[in-house]
Amino acid sequence: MLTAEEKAAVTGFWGKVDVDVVGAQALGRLLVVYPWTQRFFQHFGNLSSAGAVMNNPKVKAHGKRVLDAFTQGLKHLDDLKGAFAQLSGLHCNKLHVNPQNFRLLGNVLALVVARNFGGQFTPNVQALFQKVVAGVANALAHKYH
Ligand code: HNI
Repeated sequence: MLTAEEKAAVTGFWGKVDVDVVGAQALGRLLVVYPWTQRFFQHFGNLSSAGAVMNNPKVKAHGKRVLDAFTQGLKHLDDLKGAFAQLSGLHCNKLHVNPQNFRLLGNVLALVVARNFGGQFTPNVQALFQKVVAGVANALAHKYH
């Protein structure tokens, strides 16, 4: 999917990203901008307004968890399907998350990263990052049947 040089550019950039902050913001914004995604997180408590969502500690913690898994996946750019096979099965069989939502999260993630790390998120890295989030979304959708 990516050359060795491209992989180094993406992972080098990602190493500078504060995964806790970006994860919390990305999941929060997903829930605010695409409110139907809230149905998966009813048990997280107060999601009644944008402020409530963005400050909800469970949203923050889960955003970090999601991005930690994403970060792990970046170590396996040549085998994203293998790296995300188990999580794909879980999201399909147990969580029943529509895989379209992985693409939405990928888009929100790119926006949040651009906002927080604009200067370093150069057009070259942005283009590579788009490929990576698309690859991760594909891998997560792979076990759906
Ligand atoms: Ni997702 C749980 C990773 C996108 C809904 N998700 C997880 C867990 C990981 C994870 C890791 C914890 C698994 C476990 O319990 O062992 N999720 C990821 C990744 C992405 C992603 C890497 C995309 C990059 N998940 C999404 C999306 C939605 C989603 C887009 C819905 C809109 N995930 C869930 C739900 C849970 C979950 C719901 C269970 C949460 C809970 O704690 O009840």
